[in-house]
Amino acid sequence: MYTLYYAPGSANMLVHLTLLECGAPYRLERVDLDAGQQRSAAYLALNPNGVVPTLVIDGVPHGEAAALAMLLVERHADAALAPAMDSPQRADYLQWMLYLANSLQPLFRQWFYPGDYLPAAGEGIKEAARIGIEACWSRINTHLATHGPYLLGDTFSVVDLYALMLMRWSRNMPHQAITWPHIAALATRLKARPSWRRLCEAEGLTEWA
Ligand SMILES: N[C@@H](CCC(=O)N[C@@H](CS)C(=O)NCC(=O)O)C(=O)O
Repeated sequence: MYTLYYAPGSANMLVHLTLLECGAPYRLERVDLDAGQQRSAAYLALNPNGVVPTLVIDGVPHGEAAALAMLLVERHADAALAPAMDSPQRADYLQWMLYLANSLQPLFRQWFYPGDYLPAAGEGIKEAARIGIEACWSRINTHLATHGPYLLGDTFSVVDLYALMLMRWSRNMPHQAITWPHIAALATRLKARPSWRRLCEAEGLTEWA
């Protein structure tokens, strides 16, 4: 049994979707970000970075959404959410997971938390983040046009779950992800999966649901 510390619609979505797709047993613990619960001593003992998600595995808390999703995929290999170690698609899988984790997700952090490091430079940071995010969507859309319909071609994987979470995060931006046609087609496919409906119900998501 896993325990997922989450806030609705936050970076936990990737882990939550992966748990659902794996059919793994889990329970949810809500963290009230608006109340600052992520900075409480009790939560910092679980996740010293003061962010969600945290996943408790065999009684031990762990963080970082992408790492947690990749770990779950390994622990529940029967769900086939990533290419096997000896698959020719393995390199693409690692490349895309790291691209989303290193290039795209941090830009969203800057978009949503522009005052993290430079409180006075907020709008400039947001504009830089927007430009970077849109460049990533263009890159992904171009890839899907020739190598889709999923990020790993014909094979659905955890990479798509990660992309779906990030697509949803862009829904209130000037140029949201689903305005790129191949990304929109991928979103439609992924949102038709039972895991998406169950996630929306469990996290209470109503927008872009
Ligand atoms: N690199 C972390 C980032 C997690 C993160 O930024 N979570 C946000 C919500 S999406 C959070 O907890 N924000 C609360 C805060 O920073 O105070 C991960 O992927 O797990």
